[in-house]
Amino acid sequence: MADISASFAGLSLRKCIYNASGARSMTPEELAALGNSEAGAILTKSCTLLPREGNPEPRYQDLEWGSLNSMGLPNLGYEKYIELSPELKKYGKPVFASVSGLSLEDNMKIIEAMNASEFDAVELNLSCPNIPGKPQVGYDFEDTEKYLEEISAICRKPLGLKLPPYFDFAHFEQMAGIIKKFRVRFLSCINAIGNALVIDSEKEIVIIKPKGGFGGLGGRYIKPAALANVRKFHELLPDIPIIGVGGIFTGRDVFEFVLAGATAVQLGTVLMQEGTSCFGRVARELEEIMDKKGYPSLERFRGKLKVIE
Ligand code: HRO
Repeated sequence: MADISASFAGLSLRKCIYNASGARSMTPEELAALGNSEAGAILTKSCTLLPREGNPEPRYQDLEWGSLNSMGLPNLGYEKYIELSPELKKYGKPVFASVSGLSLEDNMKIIEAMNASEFDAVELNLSCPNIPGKPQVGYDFEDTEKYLEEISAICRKPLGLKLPPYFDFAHFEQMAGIIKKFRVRFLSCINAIGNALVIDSEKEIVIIKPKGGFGGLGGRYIKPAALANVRKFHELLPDIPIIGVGGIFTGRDVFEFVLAGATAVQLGTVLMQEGTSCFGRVARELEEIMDKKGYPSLERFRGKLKVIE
């Protein structure tokens, strides 16, 4: 049987497949279910300084090809996740905290506290698209650099970044140039495509309430954008492990992300739709493809996507 383990940021995952932040990862019960599942790691919902209810409902809709959400960062507050961290470690897999403070100051306070927690690493979310009046930090290169200067100076856990999708080579290059200046241990690419609009033409109405119906698009719609972001950052930053996320539903999808350069992958929309059984199913599908192709491990084909000469 093919080996689908992965290691990055000094951590070893028995399986390279785990949850995307936000998908069934907010409550102690949801996090325990991830612990008991075949997920290779546990990643929390992005946390803020204070607990948040999030945006008014309806704020999440499943669609034929994915999902649209404007959750607005509902979470239990960073202190609760830190309190839960020793219990989460008992599942014997790496435990990641997603941090999405509403300001640099908030992030500094949270990261400072995370240093003394049982979390193995931090995924700093620079790309929440759903807070009214708060632009995504990852689209402001000056702000991103300032955040990384301050946060990387105090963060004693391995620090990774959750990036928004980029769509222009100039932006990939600018972001990669900034990331190179700091000790960033992994990149999770991509967050939802922000501020998408889905319309119910029958009822002539939007499908979610916050922000006039604008929300983060996930699932199959965004897989080509996610693959492009994984590929481009892998080319520009070959020494930084890239975690692929966006539209992964099957083992074949994981295979494609690894070919593009991903070290591991996260499941979001499929986890919302199918529940935690998706981890075992996708893992077995991936193993089957690798066995058929004769690849004993992910290293054998990682990044080896061919181009047409
Ligand atoms: O909570 C959300 O609305 C949310 C966050 Cl923080 C994020 O990073 N990405 C997303 O699609 N939704």
